[in-house]
Amino acid sequence: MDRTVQLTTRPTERDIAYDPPPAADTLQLRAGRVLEENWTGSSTVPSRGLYPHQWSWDSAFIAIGLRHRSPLRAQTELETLLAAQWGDGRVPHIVFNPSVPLDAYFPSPDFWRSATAGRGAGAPRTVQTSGIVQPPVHALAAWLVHCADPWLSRTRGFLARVYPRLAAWHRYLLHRRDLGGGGLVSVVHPWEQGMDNSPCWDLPLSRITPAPARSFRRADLDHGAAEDRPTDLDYGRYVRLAADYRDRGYADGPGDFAVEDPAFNALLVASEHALARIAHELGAPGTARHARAERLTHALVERLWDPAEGMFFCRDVRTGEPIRERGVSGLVPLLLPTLPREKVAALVGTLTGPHFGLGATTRLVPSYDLLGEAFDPHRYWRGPAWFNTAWLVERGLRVHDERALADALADALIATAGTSDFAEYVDPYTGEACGATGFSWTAALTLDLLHTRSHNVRPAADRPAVRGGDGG
Ligand code: 9WN
Repeated sequence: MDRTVQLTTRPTERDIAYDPPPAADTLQLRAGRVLEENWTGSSTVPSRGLYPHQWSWDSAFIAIGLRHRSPLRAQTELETLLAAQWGDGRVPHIVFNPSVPLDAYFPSPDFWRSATAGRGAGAPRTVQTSGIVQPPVHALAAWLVHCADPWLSRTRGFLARVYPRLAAWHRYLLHRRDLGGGGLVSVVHPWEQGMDNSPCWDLPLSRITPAPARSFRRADLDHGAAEDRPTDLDYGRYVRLAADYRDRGYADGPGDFAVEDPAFNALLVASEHALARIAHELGAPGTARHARAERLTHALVERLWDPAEGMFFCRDVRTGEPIRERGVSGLVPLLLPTLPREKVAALVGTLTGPHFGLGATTRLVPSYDLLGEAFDPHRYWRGPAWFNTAWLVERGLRVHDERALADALADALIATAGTSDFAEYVDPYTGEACGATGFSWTAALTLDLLHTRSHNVRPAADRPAVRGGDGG
């Protein structure tokens, strides 16, 4: 337990009355230790070796788990990230730690050159960051962190301080990134969507001329097996896209790669609903935000839903065509609280059917179609299961009262996190650990689900407003 927090907060029910069974307690302690070891003093690294800086959506997931252990640290995690926000509202996907050697991670600050190349877009001068973004899980995280200890949150003015930044972040996405003109946000790099090497990117990426392999040195191969990581060819394309964006001064507009992704947009909807609740808590009406979330939900269904396949597909903005690859991203809109019933039923059918096999052949949700040509149970985002996407699908199932499936998925996530030593990702069939171990969001989301499971229901404050009231 964090000493600072003991001094600054009142004891809560969580501190004094929660007496979990011994097995859960052991796992809880182990998960807490991972977060402790990865804490830098103001934020948490995803993994000490592979990812030694602060990552945007990692920090949101980390805060969601950390709130059960130290609400103060969870608030600090989000505040540290938001302090690196750019003037145009973007929240960068990496905030670099200046004490980490440049060669520890590639692309390093001297590649992104945020303070100079990003000057026109308002990049901060005092901290170095990347220039691309990651999925907007932050407002959802901020709301959940607030709900974990409203007294501490109000005392510190947490929501009042983060609200304007979160609102500017959403404004950036909605106004600068609607590259398809249909009301949805586009990502301009696979790293922005967070599922970097998904086969969903293969087609739009194939148009990109890779940067020559000799022009950069990959640091990821120092830590991970080459056969589990993206190929050199794909890496060359990632580098080219990022360098071109940088060389345009990080200005948004028509570029070579633009994709409307279902998970990215669904997370924006969930976060808009959360921002509405935050506004309400601060004494302002949240109605306009709920309405905006509804418009986004409508656009998502209109543009990305495929009735024949019973799931959402990405859309290649350059060609206007759907990308007909089944990625886990196409199941994440289960999170949408007002998704029509028949679409929920179809998504559940796809999740438990032969392409994802949940509850039949797989333990956790695979990142990509088990029957797809590009499926590989070990290669980055081309088949293995990640804990954050399992958590999102679990949450979506719970939103739509699919309790039995949600419980089974939560239990599988908790068990697999424990046996894999909080792996970065796992083989979806066997649960075998892949990538880094001691991975922060795996530990954090395990803590979150241990909490949910021990309380048997998700607290009312944690439920979407349209179904469960405004919370708080
Ligand atoms: C690039 C930190 C990040 C995650 C991403 C994951 C991986 C980075 C990389 O690690 O991406 O951002 O170097 O591969 O794909 O989702 O946020 O954990």
